[in-house]
Amino acid sequence: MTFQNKLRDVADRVDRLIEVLLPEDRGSRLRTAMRYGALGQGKRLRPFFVLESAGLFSVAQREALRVGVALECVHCYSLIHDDLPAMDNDDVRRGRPTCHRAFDEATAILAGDGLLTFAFEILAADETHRDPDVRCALVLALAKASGQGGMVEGQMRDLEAETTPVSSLESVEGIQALKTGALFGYALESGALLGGASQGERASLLAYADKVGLAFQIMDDWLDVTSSPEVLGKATQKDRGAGKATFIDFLGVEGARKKAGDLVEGAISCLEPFGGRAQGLEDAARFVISRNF
Ligand code: GRG
Repeated sequence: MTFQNKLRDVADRVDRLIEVLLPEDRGSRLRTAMRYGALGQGKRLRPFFVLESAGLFSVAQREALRVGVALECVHCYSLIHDDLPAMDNDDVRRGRPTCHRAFDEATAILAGDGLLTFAFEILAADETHRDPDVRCALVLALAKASGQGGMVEGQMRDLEAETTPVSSLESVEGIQALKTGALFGYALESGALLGGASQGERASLLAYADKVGLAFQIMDDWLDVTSSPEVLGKATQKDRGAGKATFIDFLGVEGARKKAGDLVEGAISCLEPFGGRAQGLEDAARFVISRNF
């Protein structure tokens, strides 16, 4: 199966599990908005990483998929909130109106809140893992990755950079490691937690995640200047207009692409301890720099 087909297969499984966990309830405006934010044309890359990481340790797919869906709920919440007028003020996401455009601002805020908290409900449930210590570790790691020591802090620094420009490439990397990289780190770490990985294995997966997360964000900046709204399903040329700190400012278009390529090669070398079992992660890393959406 090609990587694209594998990714689509994971996306279908993620959608099906969201349908089960968050079934349609036409009487609930909140549920309808949460489903709107969680379903749709997402790549589901983060659940893919969870499944591949967990697969290295022969974890049951149904357990890994629940963790992947929990992570995707956090990711979808972050997109809903990031699109709000107080943040990026975007009208289009995943090729259709953003949540606050389809509903209203207050509903979009609550839908994001609902998805964030639902993620922890999924992780804490017995079905996610038989061992409560593992469930607790999964909850703790996701709270750290998504909260004030992770993604939310990254978003804060990104917003601050609009008025206090960052002066170095290292500062941009620091912001993006939190804003985008922390959830990639969780994707790989959660597989290791589910599978009882050794310290060394866990460190290798986290090193891979750091590099892939950075490459992903560099390509996000690169696509913002080189792609179109029709292909990406969201507005382009936004970063510069909003005064955002981007990799393109410090590396240029060509330099950014080269750095992303180097990072991906470095990420792949972190997979050596896993041999051929890590082929899916190698393919995913290559996809990050070859994607056009
Ligand atoms: C609002 C707390 C809060 C955080 C927002 C992640 C984030 C922080 C904002 C998203 C804005 C953005 C465009 C970030 C760049 C990287 C990124 C996360 C892109 C979107 O991820 P994809 O490409 O999206 O995996 P899909 O739609 O495929 O799921």
